[in-house]
Amino acid sequence: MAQSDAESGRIVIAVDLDYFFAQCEEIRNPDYKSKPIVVCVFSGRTETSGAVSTANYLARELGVKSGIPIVNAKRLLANHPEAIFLPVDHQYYETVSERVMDIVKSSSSGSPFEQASIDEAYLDVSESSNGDFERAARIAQDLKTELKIAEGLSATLGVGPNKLIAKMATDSKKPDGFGLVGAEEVRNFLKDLPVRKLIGIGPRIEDKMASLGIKTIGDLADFDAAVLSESFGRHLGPQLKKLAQGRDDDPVTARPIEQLSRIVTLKEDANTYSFQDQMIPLARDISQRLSTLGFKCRSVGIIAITTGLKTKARGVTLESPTDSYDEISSIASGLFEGLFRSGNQRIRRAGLRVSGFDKETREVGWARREEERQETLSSFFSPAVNPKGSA
Ligand code: DCP
Ligand code: CA
Ligand code: CA
Repeated sequence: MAQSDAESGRIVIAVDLDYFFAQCEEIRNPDYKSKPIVVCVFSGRTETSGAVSTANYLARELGVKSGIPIVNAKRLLANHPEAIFLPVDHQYYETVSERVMDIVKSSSSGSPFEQASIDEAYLDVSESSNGDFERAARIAQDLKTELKIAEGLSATLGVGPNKLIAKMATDSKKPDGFGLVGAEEVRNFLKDLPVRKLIGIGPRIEDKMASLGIKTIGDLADFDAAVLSESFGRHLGPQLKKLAQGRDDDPVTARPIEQLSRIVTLKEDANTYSFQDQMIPLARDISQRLSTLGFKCRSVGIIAITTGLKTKARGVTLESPTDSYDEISSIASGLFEGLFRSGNQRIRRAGLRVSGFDKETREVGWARREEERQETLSSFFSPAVNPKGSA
């Protein structure tokens, strides 16, 4: 049997940036702060087809939320001509996120750090707080202040005996808040919350819970284990009960960075390498990021997304690793020229990617974001030349 959280004495801080994409838009354009802002994923089929990515709190108060169709958001804001609809600019949010994560990571010297998403991270401060929740609270409050001063961003932070409780403490205090749930307070904190507030419970599980008469997290925590296993399966049943009791032994684990990439939408679709000027900032950014991380890469690649939304990728593996802007740009130029020579392509988006970081530097380890990026750029990169030692 695993130790209880009170016995293990762990203390975890969760950080989640408020209305992240929309807040990024506000810091880039402070005039937006007084207006409803809706960040949209336009699908491109018609002018308003697509879904809302996120919205600032002014827009949320009027009913706009993540995932609703853009047309619905327009309807909700019909009487608000000052409302602003913007397309997602993932590249920009990524660079803000990277700076934020650097701050979070260095806020508690040497504490285990894990980036959980573009705007979310955990710190295990068990040691640096000496097992004292008050000290952990001060570390968290200082971090919150630092994010405000350094980046102008508001975040909500939570402190708890594990990741689950720290995250739920955060959720309960959004936006611009701070929540602390001590090991002894977990039961009281959870017991009257509706089950859907438990991380991991979606609408389907919620419905099934309702049919069993389970309404609150407390109901679930006390529910007959055998019936739960029967209804949800041998694995999920006990897991749900354990979460409802506020128990979570998932460690805060650093993840190594496997690759860095940058991509942009071209000013005009291209069938030759006519967009070199648009690749310059990408190469600069990657080179700078490599040197900040103390990384050198062995593989340099390009990504091209055609007007038909096909992803093409090419890459080379280098004899000696580099972080040099000149080298990365000239390799990228060669790869793009080769791509256009190899056939008739019409490119809408183009990007650069580097990988194959030196082993010892790679272990610095911290980011899930690279994986997420990879998802969005799925099925990309096939080292074309000498794949020796490539990632
Ligand atoms: N996101 C998205 N589509 C969703 C949910 C989120 O595109 N259905 C994007 C936009 C968000 C970002 O991910 O800004 C982070 O997601 P969060 O769930 O943390 O939501 P926000 O940061 O926008 O708001 P909150 O203040 O509630 O954390
Ligand atoms: Ca958020
Ligand atoms: Ca989040």
